[in-house]
Amino acid sequence: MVHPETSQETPPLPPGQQLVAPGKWPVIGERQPSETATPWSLTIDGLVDRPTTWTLPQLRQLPATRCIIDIHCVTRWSKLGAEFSGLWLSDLLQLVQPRPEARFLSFQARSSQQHSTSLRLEDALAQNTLIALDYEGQPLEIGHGGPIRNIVPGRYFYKSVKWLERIELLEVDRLGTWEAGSGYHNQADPWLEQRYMAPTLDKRQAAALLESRDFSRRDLRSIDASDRQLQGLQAAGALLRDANFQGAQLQDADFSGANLSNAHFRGADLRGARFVKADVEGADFSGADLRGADFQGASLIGASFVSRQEGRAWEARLDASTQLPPDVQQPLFPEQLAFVQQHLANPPAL
Ligand SMILES: Nc1nc2c(c(=O)[nH]1)N[C@H]1C(S)=C(S)[C@@H](COP(=O)(O)O)O[C@H]1N2
Ligand SMILES: [Mo]
Repeated sequence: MVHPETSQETPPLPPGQQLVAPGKWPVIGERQPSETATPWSLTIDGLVDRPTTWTLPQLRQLPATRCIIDIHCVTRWSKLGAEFSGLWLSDLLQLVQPRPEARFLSFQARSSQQHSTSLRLEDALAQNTLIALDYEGQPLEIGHGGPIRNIVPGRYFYKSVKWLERIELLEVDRLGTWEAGSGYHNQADPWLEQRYMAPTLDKRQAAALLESRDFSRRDLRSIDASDRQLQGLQAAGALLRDANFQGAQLQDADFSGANLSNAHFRGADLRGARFVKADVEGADFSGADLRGADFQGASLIGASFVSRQEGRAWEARLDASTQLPPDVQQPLFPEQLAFVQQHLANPPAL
C-alpha cells in the first residue's frame, strides 16, 4: 500500500516527480461529472456471481477503513500523505464473488467522456485499492471525484477514477481513456517511471517528418527529435506528449496550442519559440534558452526550468523578453516559481 520509504523523515520521490506546495492539490483532467441530479451509487457487475448496486448511503453503512497514500501524477507532481477513507475494494469483491475467469477490472465514471481506467484484478488487490468517500475526514469534494472515487496506491493517479459509478469485471482487458487515447502506460508504476507506452512511429516516418519541419496538428507522441536542427519548426496543435527535443535547435519554432506534456527540452535553443496556449504540463525546460519565448496562456503545472541532475544544475535562460505572465507562473512548484521570478527581469509581484 504505502511504499516502505514513506515512514522515513524525508521520503524520496519516484523518479522525475516534484512536490506540490503544502496543502495544494491540483485538479487534473475532467473537472466535473456529467450530471449530479441522479442519486449516486456504485455497481459492480460483469463476470461476478452476484452483481450488486449500492446507493451512496448504503456504501456509508459498510465498515469503513482509512488509509494514507502518496499521490503521484503522471504530469510530475506528487502529494504525500493524503488521508482517504472509504471501503476496501477487496471487501466489496467478496460480496459480489468474482468468477474464476475474471482477470481485469474496468473502473467507469459518470462523466461526459465516459472516462474509465482498468487494472489487473490481482494488481488491484495487491495495491489495496480503496473506494474513497472521504478526504481528511470530510466528504470528498466534487472536483476531486466526490462523492465516490477509487484510489489506487502505488500507481500514477490516472488509475484513480473520479465520480466512479461502475466496476465491471472482465476476462480481457479494456484500455482506459488516457491509456488508449494518450498512450499512458497501462501498468503505471511511478517507481519504474511507467508513464508512456512505447512510441508508435517508425524510424523512416520520423526521419521524413523531421526533414519537413512541419509537425502541425500531427500525432507525434514520444518522437525523438533530440539534437536536431529544427529552426522555425511548425508544430501548432501537434500532439507531442513525451517528445524528446533535448539539445535541439528550435529558434522561432511555433508550438501554439500543442500538447507537450512531459516533453523534454533540456538544453534546447528555444529563442523566440511560441508556446501560446500550449499544454506544457510536466515539460522539462531546464538548461534551455528561452529568451524571447512566449508562454502566454500556456498550462505549466509540473513544468521545470531548473533541475539538479547528472551532477550539475541545469538552469533555463530567461530574461525580460521571455513572456511568462503571472497567471501562467502561478501553478509552478515553489522552487520553480522562485527560480523563474528571480531570473525574469523585474519579477512581477504575485
Ligand atoms: N473521471 C475522471 N477521472 C480521472 C481523470 C479524468 O479526466 N476523469 N483524470 C485522471 C488523472 S490523469 C489524474 S492525475 C487524477 C486527478 O485527480 P484530481 O483532479 O483529484 O487531482 O484523476 C484521474 N481520474
Ligand atoms: Mo494525471
